[in-house]
Amino acid sequence: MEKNNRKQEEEVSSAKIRNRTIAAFVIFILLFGGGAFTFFKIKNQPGETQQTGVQDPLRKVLNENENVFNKVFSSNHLAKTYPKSEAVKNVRVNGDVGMGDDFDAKDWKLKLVKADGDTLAISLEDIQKLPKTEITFDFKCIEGWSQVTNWGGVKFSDFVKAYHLDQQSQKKYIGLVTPDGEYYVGIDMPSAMHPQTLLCYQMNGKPLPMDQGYPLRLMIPTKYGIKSLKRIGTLSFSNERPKDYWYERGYDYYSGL
Ligand SMILES: Nc1nc2c(c(=O)[nH]1)N[C@H]1C(S)=C(S)[C@@H](COP(=O)(O)O)O[C@H]1N2
Ligand SMILES: [Mo]
Repeated sequence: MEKNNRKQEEEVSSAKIRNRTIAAFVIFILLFGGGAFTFFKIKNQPGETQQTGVQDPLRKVLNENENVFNKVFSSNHLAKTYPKSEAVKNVRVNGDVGMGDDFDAKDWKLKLVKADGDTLAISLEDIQKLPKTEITFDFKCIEGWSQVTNWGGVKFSDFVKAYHLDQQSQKKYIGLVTPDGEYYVGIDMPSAMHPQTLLCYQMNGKPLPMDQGYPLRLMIPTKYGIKSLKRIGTLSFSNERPKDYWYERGYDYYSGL
């Protein structure tokens, strides 16, 4: 009796195993097919209108992430700062788009576009007369390296005050472009007005080296290095997102830390 039972059990279980194997195989095929279908569906979606090389469904996810991050990390949070003595002396140079040799530093002036047809040209000397702020922080590049570095300049918010840009600062974005137009970034206004965001003309207490953005660069510690545009030519304000070099190449527009 007992023996019979066991035999039956064994038969049942081997039939069960066979059925389960078939079921598992069918499920595998369905899941694999579904995955492949989704992959090719996304791959064949047109890129978004702005040609960032990111397919629309993926861009939707990125934009959603942005919204979440913008809410969680309000632009009031401060980047960690370090004692000046911890700043490295050999500061890495990275990125040379818009940094061509044909730049005439002597004739440089910051082009401040206050409105259409209302542009102010501001000299480095004038910018250096404004209240100076220094910051030592861990500068982070999206390529995966970081360096504690020291920078000096005027807070963007102090610059706004000094040049009475109250109206302009009601806009949603600032746009920065190199003199040759080759490199450009857009910064949301809350991040531009953040107390650690500098129009920067010094590194380690000395004028910026040429390849680090002389005479004036942006330094925005709450974002990845791609946003800290070197060699500012033009500064403007807008409610539409200004074009952004790395956004066009698929990176997050805000690139916040
Ligand atoms: N004009 C200009 N600014 C730029 C870049 C660039 O290619 N051109 N590269 C960005 C990137 S990716 C980084 S990490 C930092 C590097 O600044 P550094 O050369 O002072 O280290 O500059 C940013 N600003
Ligand atoms: Mo970078």
